[in-house]
Amino acid sequence: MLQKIVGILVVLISIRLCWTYDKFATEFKDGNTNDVSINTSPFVKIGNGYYYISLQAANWFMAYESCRKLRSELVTFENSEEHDAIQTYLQKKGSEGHTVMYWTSGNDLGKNGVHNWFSSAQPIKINRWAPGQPDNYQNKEHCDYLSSEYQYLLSDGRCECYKRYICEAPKQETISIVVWK
Ligand SMILES: [Ca+2]
Ligand SMILES: [Ca+2]
Repeated sequence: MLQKIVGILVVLISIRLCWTYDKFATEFKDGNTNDVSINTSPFVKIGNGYYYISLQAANWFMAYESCRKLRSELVTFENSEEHDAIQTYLQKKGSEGHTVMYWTSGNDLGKNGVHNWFSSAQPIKINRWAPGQPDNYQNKEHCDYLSSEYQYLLSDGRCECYKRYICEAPKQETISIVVWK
């Protein structure tokens, strides 16, 4: 009798133990770690990021709205390498013989003289300003752009002016899911 009870207990404990293993496991990694082929249009890969380089012009606010419609933000340069990769891309692309300017998310609309990236609220730390910029010319310049005239370095300009713009896509993340077949 005792043996039977012990036997039943062992079976029950075994079943209980079986229930404890993971039914599935997940793993999160930055980027497209398996280089899975996905359609990134209208964003193009530049350096480690994906960007939309507009051909049409808009004021800074409309430019931001256009990026939001693409579920992205006006570009933010977290480091000088990101700026330099885009600068090189734009220089290779050429400016078709005239000055071309692109809005970024940088501005000092919140506090005059304090330039932050609007997408992250972080200060602009990269040393990539054009000579003498930002100068808030005539006390009317609060939005930051890149200009072919200054090797695509940053300048502050009037937010209501029409310029092209660069949207930055969200970062990619790879999620792996392991399941029992
Ligand atoms: Ca960025
Ligand atoms: Ca300026």
